[in-house]
Amino acid sequence: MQQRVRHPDPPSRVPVVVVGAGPAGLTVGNILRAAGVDCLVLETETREFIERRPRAGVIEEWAVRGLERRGLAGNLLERAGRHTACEFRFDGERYRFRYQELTGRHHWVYPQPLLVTDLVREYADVRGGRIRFGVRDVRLHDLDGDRPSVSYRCPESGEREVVACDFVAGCDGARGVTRASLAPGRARVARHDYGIGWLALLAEAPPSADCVLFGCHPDGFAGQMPRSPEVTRYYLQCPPGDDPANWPHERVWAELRRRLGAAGAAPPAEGPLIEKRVLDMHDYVTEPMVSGRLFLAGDAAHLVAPIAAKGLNLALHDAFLLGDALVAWLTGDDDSGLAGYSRACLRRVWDYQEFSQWLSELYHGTAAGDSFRAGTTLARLRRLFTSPTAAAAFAEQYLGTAARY
Ligand code: RFL
Repeated sequence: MQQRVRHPDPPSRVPVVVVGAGPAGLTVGNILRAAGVDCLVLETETREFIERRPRAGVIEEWAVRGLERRGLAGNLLERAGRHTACEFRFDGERYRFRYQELTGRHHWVYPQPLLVTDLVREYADVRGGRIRFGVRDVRLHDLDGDRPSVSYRCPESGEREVVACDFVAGCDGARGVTRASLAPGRARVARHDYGIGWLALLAEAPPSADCVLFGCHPDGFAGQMPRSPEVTRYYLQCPPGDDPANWPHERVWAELRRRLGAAGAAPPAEGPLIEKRVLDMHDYVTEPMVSGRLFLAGDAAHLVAPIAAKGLNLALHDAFLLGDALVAWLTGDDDSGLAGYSRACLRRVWDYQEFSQWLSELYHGTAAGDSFRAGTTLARLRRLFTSPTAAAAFAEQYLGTAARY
């Protein structure tokens, strides 16, 4: 394919083109650079934008250890909060679930923009990785041959650039283009819609408790996720497709106080709402996550509603497997990692999807307007605090610590 030079340093060929500079794409890029494999990361947004985009915060211990092993967790280990318990609130009472006491394991809380900032700096500034921000109209070509390519419109010149490669890593999230490039008929996309919306809020206010709170209330679910001493994420169950304008400041704080209210609990500390958007809770899984020379990773391959705070963790899991498998193929001619990639990712993906469905009933069942479902949901909630076996099973799934998936 004809290549046209329009950018100061556009490569004509690299072993791997990574589409998307989120946690998945940047982790793949970092693993490749650490092994001396050249690659190009293409991102539609600016660096400033991706370093500020608020999203996840809860990261599982195994994922942090995976980052640490690859030299990517320095700042995180210094600055992230360590969470050892969560608290359920139902029937007007507080029930603290001390998972570290039960399992010896914990969660890390580190806002996703900080993680992305660390990963971009390490990739581009420390490991010398190539990255193009602000690219437009990314297209994939010839994925079924052994010389695929990726083209995009250059943000400076408006001209189309073409980069030949051996592999494409599709890490462009839920709204990207790579999933649509899967050969028709070869991949299946399984979908699930919860029929529930969450108003996702970021408040400039300290958290009212030192841990994650889950309010399972007849008026709807409410959640509190501490992000930092100054910023707290809140969620409020709402109708899917609801307009955030229906949720003025006073209504938000009144609902949070009601749904998170419990005997002896401090009310949420009020503050300006710096993010307010409605998320419709839905999931999808693409199977297999591979088509020819295209390997999908993270939200590009599977979306898990933020109910169980698993999406970033799955994105990192995929990225570790894909980065290592690409290095093994490109430096050692070992194709076993790539051959088993999709299967290895999907086992954890489906396990987390199942947990998310289970948890959804726990969060939303009391507000379903069905007294039978409310009764079974309360029984499920109480069981976590009366049965050590049920508590152990919950802790394993909540922390992602199963010995095998
Ligand atoms: P990302 O982070 O969406 O990154 C994809 C990148 O690709 C770019 N892009 C393109 N680039 C090139 N060409 C194109 N055509 C492109 N189209 C898009 C995008 O600009 C972007 O930079 O996907 P990735 O890397 O797979 O990471 C997935 C995670 O971001 C996501 O799963 C989590 O944020 C989900 N999630 C949570 N996960 C957790 O594990 N723990 C949590 O506590 C948690 N909280 C959350 C969440 C997601 C949320 N939202 C907004 C849905 C809380 C919320 C509110």
